[in-house]
Amino acid sequence: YVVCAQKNNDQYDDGFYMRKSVELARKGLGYTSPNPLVGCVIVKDGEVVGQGFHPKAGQPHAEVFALRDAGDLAENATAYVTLEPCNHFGRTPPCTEALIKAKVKKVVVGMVDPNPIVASKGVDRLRNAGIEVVVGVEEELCKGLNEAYIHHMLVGKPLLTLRYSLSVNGNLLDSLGNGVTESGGYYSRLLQEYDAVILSSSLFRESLSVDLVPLSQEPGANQPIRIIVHKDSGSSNQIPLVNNKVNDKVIIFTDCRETTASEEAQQGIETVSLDEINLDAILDYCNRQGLCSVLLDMRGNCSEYEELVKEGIEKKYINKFVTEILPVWKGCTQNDTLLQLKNLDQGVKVGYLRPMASAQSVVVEGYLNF
Ligand code: AOF
Ligand code: ZN
Repeated sequence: YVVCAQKNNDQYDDGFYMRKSVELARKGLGYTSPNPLVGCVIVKDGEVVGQGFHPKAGQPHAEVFALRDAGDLAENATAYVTLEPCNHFGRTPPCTEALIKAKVKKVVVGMVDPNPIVASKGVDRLRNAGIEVVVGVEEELCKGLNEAYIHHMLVGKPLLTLRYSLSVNGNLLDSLGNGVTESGGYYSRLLQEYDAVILSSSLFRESLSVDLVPLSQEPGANQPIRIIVHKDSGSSNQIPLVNNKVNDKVIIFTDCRETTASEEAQQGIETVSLDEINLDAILDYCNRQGLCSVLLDMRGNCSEYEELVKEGIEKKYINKFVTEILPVWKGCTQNDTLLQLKNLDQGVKVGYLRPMASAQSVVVEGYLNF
């Protein structure tokens, strides 16, 4: 019995320390792209002796920080890492070698790295060096940390999330309506996670002073690149002059033949001319820029995006939402809803869904990932 109890205890501990590693990983939120969020704790005799997380692409990996923190205590200890340790020389040397050199006894891994350069080779290397390796502890939680990273690695395109508001009747709303504000700051937080956000030009203008100020006031907090689309309307062939007060990067996609590039350069605004504007072309461009995630915000006057969405994202997803998801949502409390939505096989994922706080009529805000 004692042996059994000990085992159960170990089992519990593995989950416990992995969740701690996940918490640590989140400290890098918004800063690591195109690299993943990774956290690591080193545990010896039931005590955490080292902690680390990956702070930014180009900087050392989570394991390295945790090992430095643990020093000599890493010997014979167990390392918990949310992502399989790497076995390659990238911008930084392989973490497998660091773990081996530090003589850890055991490594507990949240998930295998979908990066084809790593993809289980890290685990193999550790095992070949005589280290016990356990894989898949709190796997879903670890995967949840890096949705965009995983998607980008597996699909080879940025993760695209469509963000929209619907009335309960299922009408796509152009705006949030009078006096409707967001609660919870979910969107603001989301903005920090995404590499880029496609905005309607009205929202874009508004965002210069309001929307894109991150909740976190930490210096250097991630601001997504703002993307706006300017379609040649025939009447005015001129790209609107954008007053980029906040000095963040902006990309304007346009099909205008003539562009007014002169002042834009100084303002961090990049103008990309496309023969034909469609979502695929925009995503291709983002991909070539190394962006892993793009949020398409349908709020504001989104008339210029309706076509984009119709072309690039099949309209049926919106219909599916109205006919299948919304009725489920209406009958539930919020927490129920998320659970039930997960069980619906939509071919799409609803990342978040909730009524807007002060809306007189209920507005549903949804996120679809593609
Ligand atoms: C990270 N942080 O903590 C771990 C990563 O160019 P590099 O050297 O930073 O390598 C990036 C790759 O390393 C990344 O795509 C992933 O496969 C692997 N593991 N990456 O950024 C970490 N453990
Ligand atoms: Zn590494």
